[in-house]
Amino acid sequence: YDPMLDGVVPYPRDVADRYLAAGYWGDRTLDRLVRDTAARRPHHPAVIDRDRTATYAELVKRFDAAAAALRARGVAPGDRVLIHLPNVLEFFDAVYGTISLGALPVFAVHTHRHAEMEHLAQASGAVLLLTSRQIPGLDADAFAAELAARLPGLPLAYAEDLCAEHPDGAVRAAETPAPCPRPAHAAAFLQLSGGTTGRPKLIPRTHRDYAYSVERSAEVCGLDDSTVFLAGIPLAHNFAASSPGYMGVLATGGTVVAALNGSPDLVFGLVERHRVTLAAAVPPLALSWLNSPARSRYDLSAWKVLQVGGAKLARATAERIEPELGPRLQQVFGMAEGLVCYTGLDDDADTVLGTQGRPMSDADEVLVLDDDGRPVPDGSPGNLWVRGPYTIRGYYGNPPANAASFTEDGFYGSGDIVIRHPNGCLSVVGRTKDIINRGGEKVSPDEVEGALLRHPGVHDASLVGEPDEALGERTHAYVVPRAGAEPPKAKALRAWLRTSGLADHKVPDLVTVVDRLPTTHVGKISRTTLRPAPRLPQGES
Ligand code: J2J
Repeated sequence: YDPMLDGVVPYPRDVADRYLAAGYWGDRTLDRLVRDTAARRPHHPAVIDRDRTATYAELVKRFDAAAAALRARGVAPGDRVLIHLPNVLEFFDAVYGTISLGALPVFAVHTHRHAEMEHLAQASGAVLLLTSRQIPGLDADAFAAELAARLPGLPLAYAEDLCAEHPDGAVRAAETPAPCPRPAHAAAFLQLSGGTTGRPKLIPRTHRDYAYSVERSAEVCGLDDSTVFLAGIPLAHNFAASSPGYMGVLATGGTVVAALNGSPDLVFGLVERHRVTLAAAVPPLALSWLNSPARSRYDLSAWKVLQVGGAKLARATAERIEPELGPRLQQVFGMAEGLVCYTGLDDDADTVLGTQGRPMSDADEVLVLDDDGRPVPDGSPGNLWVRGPYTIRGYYGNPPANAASFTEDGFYGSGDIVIRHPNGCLSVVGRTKDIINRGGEKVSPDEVEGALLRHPGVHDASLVGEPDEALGERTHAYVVPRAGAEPPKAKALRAWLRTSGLADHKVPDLVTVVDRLPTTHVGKISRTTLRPAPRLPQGES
């Protein structure tokens, strides 16, 4: 086995051989999945972005043009490229152009700002940042200038320019890279983890493990040539990429509709105009679609399935989806580290409304254990541990994080507390990890507290999650002013955090200035005392 990249923890050879022999893993790279579809149905629309449509043949030409342009900029196989794009056609150029070249996309989200970029650039060793002029609410030139000042060693390019630089990239044989020069067992990209301590960790996924995840998802979700998929969330998120996401759709022959944001009017308009059959959302977005009076103005009749995942969906919301919006509900419980669970389209109502689904692969080894590593019976809550053909064996270049989250025999502890039902479905009932799940956006208290503590008027700070009707959880910062300094005002502090380069969704929803931090807040549900890593039972490996 050759991981081809320092810092990637390989699957043990005997395990890899088993997954290969059993057919879970193949030899196709992620760009190959799309190229094969393009060979089969070149003239079918692959991606629709506002008034632009790229057929499969056109999309592949764009990848090759983008790859040629990236190569001309010095990007080489194995290099990491930070991808910072919203849901637009150029997102696909950037991602698949990078992959086709054998370089690795690092999936920043377009809402990330310079604080996140600095961390990601450093943690990944990226050689280039690919951003966009189409990021809503961002002055691209100002952002570029800010980054140039802070990260002088990281060149920046606009994805909009890639195809224009090499419009005939696919035609000029000398300039055309062969499809991905890296083998299917190599790492294909780095995804971001929800993060338990501070900054997001990087998740290396190989072509073959991700291809399996994507193709198995497409099968479980019943995708076919006629699927029209819309993601209301950023395509950069693992959910929208792979469960089954745009990669599943492009591997199957359907169409991806790029929505620049999840606003009801935009989404309903696209559903009507392009006859969208499948959409993916996080719970607060699904709720905003349900509660929007706009829905009665659109023809949503083509819409068959709404997938909801990323955070716990309240049963009361789940119950309204089919009767009020039309599509059937599919709950999705997944993680960028691997494991993905789906409720079935034909499951009974209690399963669809009340669980987060069952592991999608018969090779997923799921354990529900107590804090001492003993299995708990079905119906009782326990810690979720998982191992399988599309769950990673370690974070990228991060031995301390690996020691905390992986057992020696390769089980990943997700930090979720789940109940397994007798039918194999899981319900997520809590967590042990130190994050706040703000409607699917994972916020690390450590990271936000760190940002608050850099304010000159702040002596101490604590970020907690509290229940919120729409978000599931909102973030609340308690701030102790520095002695002798002017006590910071909540509004000013939030504005200051924004300008300090933190993504908008990490700016606390509420800020309260207090004299001292109470040891326990009412509603302090995100912070748990650090527990010893649960041990695995003997003989489980
Ligand atoms: C409760 N908690 C959930 C759910 C994720 C598909 C879908 C989602 C993600 C994702 C993903 C949840 N109910 N339905 O990658 O492929 C929480 C859990 C989990 C963490 C992972 C996919 N769905 N969660 O959300 O890496 O705590 O992936 O461990 O962003 O989100 O977050 P992330």
